Amino acid sequence: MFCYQCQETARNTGCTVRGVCGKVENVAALQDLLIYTLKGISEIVIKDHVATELCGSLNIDVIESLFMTITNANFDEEAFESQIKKMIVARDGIRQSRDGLSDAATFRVSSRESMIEKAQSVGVLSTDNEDIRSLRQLIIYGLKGMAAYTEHAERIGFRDSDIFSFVYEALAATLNDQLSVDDLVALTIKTGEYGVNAMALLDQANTTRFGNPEITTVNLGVRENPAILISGHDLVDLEQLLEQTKDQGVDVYTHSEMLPAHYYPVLNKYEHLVGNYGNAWWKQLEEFESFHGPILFTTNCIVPPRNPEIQARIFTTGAAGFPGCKHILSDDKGLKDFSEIIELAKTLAPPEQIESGTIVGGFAHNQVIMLADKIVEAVKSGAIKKFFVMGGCDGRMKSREYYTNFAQALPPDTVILTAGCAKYRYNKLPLGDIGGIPRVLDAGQCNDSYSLAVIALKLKELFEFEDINDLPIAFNIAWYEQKAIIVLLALLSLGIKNIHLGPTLPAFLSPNVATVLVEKFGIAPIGTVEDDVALFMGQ
Ligand code: SF4
Ligand code: SF3
Repeated sequence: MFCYQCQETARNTGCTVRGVCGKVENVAALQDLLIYTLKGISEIVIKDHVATELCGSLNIDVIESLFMTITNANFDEEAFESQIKKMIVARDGIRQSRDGLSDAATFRVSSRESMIEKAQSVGVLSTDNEDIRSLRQLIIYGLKGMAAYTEHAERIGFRDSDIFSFVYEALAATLNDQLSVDDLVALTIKTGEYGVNAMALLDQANTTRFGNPEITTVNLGVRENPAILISGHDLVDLEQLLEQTKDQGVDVYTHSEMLPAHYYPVLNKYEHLVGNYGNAWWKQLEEFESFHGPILFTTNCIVPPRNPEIQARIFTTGAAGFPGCKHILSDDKGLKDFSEIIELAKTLAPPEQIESGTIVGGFAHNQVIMLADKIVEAVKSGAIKKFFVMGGCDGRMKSREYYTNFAQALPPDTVILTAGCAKYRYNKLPLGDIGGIPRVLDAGQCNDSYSLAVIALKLKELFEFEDINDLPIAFNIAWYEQKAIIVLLALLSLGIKNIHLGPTLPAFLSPNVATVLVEKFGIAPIGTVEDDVALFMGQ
């Protein structure tokens, strides 16, 4: 196997024996073949001029396939085998002839063994030129993140067929040997532009369905009732779970990236949505142990459970999957039956308290813009010197302590804008407030990085700056998986420069591609806390 799509890749070069995330060789192979099949489908759509509108459910199936291959979303060989079969049938259904098409659009496989064998020649390393390989993968990883956000919007009934068309265009381009490095750099930025569209679409979907996020205090402690823990990013799953647990004597707690669900008035109104339990995804094994109740994964990030008792309490749905864990499917109306989880919860002990107190969040664009006068005043008076966008992901590497230390080392006249699970590195620190404005403003999930961009654009307008880079805002982003890649590409496409990225630069950036990103966009790796604070404050 060869996989280098996430920040925790082995030796920061690539996982070759087994993923650091727990992904085994066969799953890696099946993921490679699934992506290859999607490239073949895209080639047919582009070459045969198949209108995206005519692709019907294929559009969504392509999006779901991409989503399934995101880091630590799905570890289930069977799920990938059946998805590949489904996509090959779909591919052959839209193909008019085999003339002029590549192997990706025409290959045949029958058994899982033949899929795994075929995958050996179609993975990341099948592109010899390291710069072309690097850019092709950068685009594919961006598309995976975009797919996740597009799928969430789709579940709420929001769709933009231009996004589907772009996904086909970009995937087909990764098969095209005629494209130069410059062509692929341009396509990378275009991927970021569509990333902005996908996040805007999801923002519109979420706020239309669940209301605009509001400043909300979230409990960290527990109650006496048995309970279900819900993780991942899918708010529709949470809403259905809350409806089905109503008056059942079962509480619901959020974990990791589900925390921002509390900020939406339509979700927060459920009295049995009690609080947030624990921290970012990578702490789940110990936190699931003390939680005692069932856990529902709606998306990534799953850490393979080692304890069979915990594994028996884990359920997956949507793009998530783990062998041996029950997977909940939706019916043709998009409804999911969570009764098995609820009944299991009733037989189990209530959660053990591991923390107490509260945290405050809900600073998405609408809420922050409502505070705009106060913020502008604080900047003008000098009470706020600088904003730091510190969104992105958390992860288990010790080097991520940098983000806690960085947040602590920032001068007291600075404000952190965050989104994504990166926040867990500093959202429980006593950083105080500036005239009533908390020093950590949490906009929401990683997709709500869109909110941070909207806020930056609003500030640019209010302060009448020509260039977004003239604002007193610095970007120090942490990344782990591919949603952070689309967030990064989205920020680049908006013209944001000098983003610091850590804790390491992606292994999939070849030296030449990294140089292009440094020269064109001023991207830089993190340094020491002291140097970076001095650098950013002096900027
Ligand atoms: Fe390795 Fe990350 Fe790929 Fe998992 S997703 S196999 S940890 S590079
Ligand atoms: Fe987190 Fe997995 Fe990236 Fe959504 S849940 S930000 S890592």
